[in-house]
Amino acid sequence: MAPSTANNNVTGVLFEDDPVLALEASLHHDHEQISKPKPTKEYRRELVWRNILLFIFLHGAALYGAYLALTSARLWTDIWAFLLYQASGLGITAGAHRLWAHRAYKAKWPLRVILIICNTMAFQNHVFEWARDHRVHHKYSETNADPHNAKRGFFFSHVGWLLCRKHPDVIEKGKQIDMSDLENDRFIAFQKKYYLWLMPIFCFLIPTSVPMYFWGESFKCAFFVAALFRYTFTLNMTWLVNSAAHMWGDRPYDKYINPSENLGVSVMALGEGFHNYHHVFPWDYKTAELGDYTANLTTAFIDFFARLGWAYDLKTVSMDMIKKRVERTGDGSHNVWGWGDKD
Ligand code: ST9
Ligand code: ZN
Ligand code: ZN
Repeated sequence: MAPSTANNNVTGVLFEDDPVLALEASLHHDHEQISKPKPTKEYRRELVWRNILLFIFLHGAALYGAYLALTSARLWTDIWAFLLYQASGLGITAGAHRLWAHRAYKAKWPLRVILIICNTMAFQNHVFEWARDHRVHHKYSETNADPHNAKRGFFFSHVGWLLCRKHPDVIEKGKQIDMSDLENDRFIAFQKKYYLWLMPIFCFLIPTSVPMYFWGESFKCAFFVAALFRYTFTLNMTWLVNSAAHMWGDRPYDKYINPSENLGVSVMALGEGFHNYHHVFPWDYKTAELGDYTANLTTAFIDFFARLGWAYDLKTVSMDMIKKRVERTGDGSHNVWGWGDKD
C-alpha cells in the first residue's frame, strides 16, 4: 500500500483523532519556550540502588557474554543472538515506537501479535509504560518533564534516568497525556497484565533454551550470549537514541532543538537515529525523510508488511512541507536536491 500524506497538516483538524499528533502540532511553534527547563526547588535526585546494582550486574554479565561469544560459543548461538537483537529491536522500533507511541501506521492483528512478542523479548517495560514515557518525551522534550532529559547530560539520558526516581514533573505531565487509545487496545492490556510472566519467558527463557535444544549449546554460553549480552547490547543501542542522537549530528530540519541526524545511531538502532527529522515530523512512519533501507531496517520491515496488507495507512510528510521547514528552521546542512544550500 502506498504511504499516505493525508495527515501532514500540522495545524489542521486532521489530528483531531490523534492525541500525539495534536500535541505535536500544538507544540510546533512554542518549542523554544518549552525547551527551557525551569529549575524546580523541591526536586532532589533519589537514587534507586536496586536498579543500580542490577544494571551493574547486567553489564558485567554482558561483557562476559561478549567474551564467550568470541571465544567459546557456537557460531549458531552468535547468529541466534544477532537475530534476536534485530527482532527484539523491531518490537521496539516498529512496535512500541512507530505503531503504538506515534500511531504512524496501522497494523492488522497478526502483525500486532508478532510485534508484541518481539517487544516483550526486548524487555523495555510493557508498551503502555514505554509509550507514555515516550509521548511525554516528545511533548516536553528536554525539560524536567522529559523522562530522559538530555539537558541533564549524556549519562542521565542514556541510562541514569532508569537509576533514580522520576522528576515529579514527568509524572504530573504524564498523567495529562491521552492514553485512551492504548487503554482500549486488548493486546497492550494483555501484555501489561501478564508482563511479569511473559517478559522472563520471551526475553530470557526462550533465547536460552533454543540454542541448548536445537544445537546442543551449553547453558552458560546460551544464557550469557543470547540472553544477557544480546539484551544489554540492544538496550544500549536503544539508549543511544536518547543520548547520542540528542547531542551529536546535523540539524537540517530544526536547528533550535537538540535532536540530531546521527547515522551511526541509525544503523545500530534500526533506523531511529534520524532524530532531528523525527522530532520535527514524529508521525512519519519512516522516522526519516528518505525511504532508504540501508540505515533503516524498520522502514523495510513495515513496507514488507504493507505489501502483504498487514500494515496500512502509512503516514508520511509531503516534500513541500519538508522543504518549507528546512528553509525556515534548518541549519543549512540539508543537501538532498540542494535544498539546504543557502546563498
Ligand atoms: C528501558 C526503556 O530501557 C528504554 C526506553 C528508551 C526510549 C527510547 C526512545 C527513542 C526513540 C525510539 C528508538 C528505539 C530504538 C530501538 C533500537 C533497538 C535496537 N506519566 O515508574 P515509577 C507513574 S526499560 C504518568 O515507579 P519512580 C506510575 O504509573 C529497561 N505517570 O516511578 C506510578 O504510578 P502508580 C528495563 C507516570 O518511582 C508512579 O508514577 N526496565 C509516568 O520515579 C511511579 O512510577 C527497567 O529498568 C509517566 N510518564 O521510579 C525499569 N511515569 O503508583 C526501570 C511514571 O499510580 N524503571 N508514572 O502506578 C524503574 O525502575 C522506575 O520506573 C524508576 C523510576 C526507578 C526509573
Ligand atoms: Zn528524542
Ligand atoms: Zn518518537
